[in-house]
Amino acid sequence: MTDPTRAVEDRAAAGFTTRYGGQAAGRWAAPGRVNLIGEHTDYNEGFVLPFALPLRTVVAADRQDAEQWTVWSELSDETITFGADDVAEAGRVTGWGAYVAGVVWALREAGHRVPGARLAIASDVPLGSGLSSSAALESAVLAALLDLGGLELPAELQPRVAQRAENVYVGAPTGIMDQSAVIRCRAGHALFLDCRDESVEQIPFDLDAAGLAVLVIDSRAPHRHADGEYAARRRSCEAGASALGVPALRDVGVDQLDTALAQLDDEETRRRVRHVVTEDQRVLDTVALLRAARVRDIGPLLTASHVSMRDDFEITVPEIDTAVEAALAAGALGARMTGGGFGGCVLALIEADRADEVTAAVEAAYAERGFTAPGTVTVLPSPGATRLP
Ligand code: GAF
Repeated sequence: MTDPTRAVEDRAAAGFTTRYGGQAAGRWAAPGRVNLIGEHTDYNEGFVLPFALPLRTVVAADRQDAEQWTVWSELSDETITFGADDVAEAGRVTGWGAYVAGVVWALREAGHRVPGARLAIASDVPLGSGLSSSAALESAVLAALLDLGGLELPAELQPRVAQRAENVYVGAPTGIMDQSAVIRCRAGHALFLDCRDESVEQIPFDLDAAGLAVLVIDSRAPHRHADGEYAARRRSCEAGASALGVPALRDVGVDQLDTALAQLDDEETRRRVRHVVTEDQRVLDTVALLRAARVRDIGPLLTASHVSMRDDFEITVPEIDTAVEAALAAGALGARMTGGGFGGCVLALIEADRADEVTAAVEAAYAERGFTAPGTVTVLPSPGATRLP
């Protein structure tokens, strides 16, 4: 096993040397992400505003002549090998290796000649916490293979390749937000992404200057059939758009919401549509406030987003709601679940000197309800995927 006290890039490099001998040709890093606001809007062709985390996945790798990929991961301390046959068709490699094989498959599908490679993977992005550990893995592998093969793929086209790996090879029907965040985010900024045309604007998100911090609270809630529920929400949104005669819910503005809701027979679809339409507007409002450097004022929008996810989209769980309520009661300016839902993390916008107080309040609320203790960390908007020196 690797030494968890060592930096993630050193663990990846040491893992490479131990498994394969010699030095890796390079190391490539890709971060996890949190979404500041804009949940379940990406596959509705709407708006999202994620930022990259300082927690990263690192791949140390070199090129091989044979069309074969050998991959070691510190997480399972396991080495797998797959060849051209395994990437001829989606789904042949399963488990964590599917995210790696999926990237090779998607690059080949896009017409690239992907070099064989040996890869060693280490990661600080926790699995199953809704911080996009899978997009971080896909994007770090993608960056490594592009460089090793001298392949040309502009940054704005890379998220689609990584997303295809996940949608088609792995089989998870996710939107474009996570891979876009992991690849296109910049330090000190949140990424305002229009998920219809994939245009982006880097929005300054200077927490230090405002005397603020973002506290990420890992709810440690047990996995609750998130995959099936995610797909069900997606189907509801598509049904809503189709009933309203629009290509996607992005095409319904908040000023048209009442009229749109009156056209829908089904109460559940009405709630799902209301979440998406109001959430798109909250992203636009948040962006406007950040452009005006009014960081503190975004708090109520974050909290309103949470209420919408809890009551209309129905994707929160008791641990998550408890963390949000306790953070707000302890003085957070705003708090919301971030990510796909049914567990995962909460983010709270707090005064920079209140992290200990808010953490203690969330821990106390958890203890009172008998929940497994949460994890907490303050984070700053960090760089996207990159080759390390
Ligand atoms: C998950 C998905 F991967 C994203 O595409 C997005 O839909 C998110 O849930 C919800 O906003 O992270």
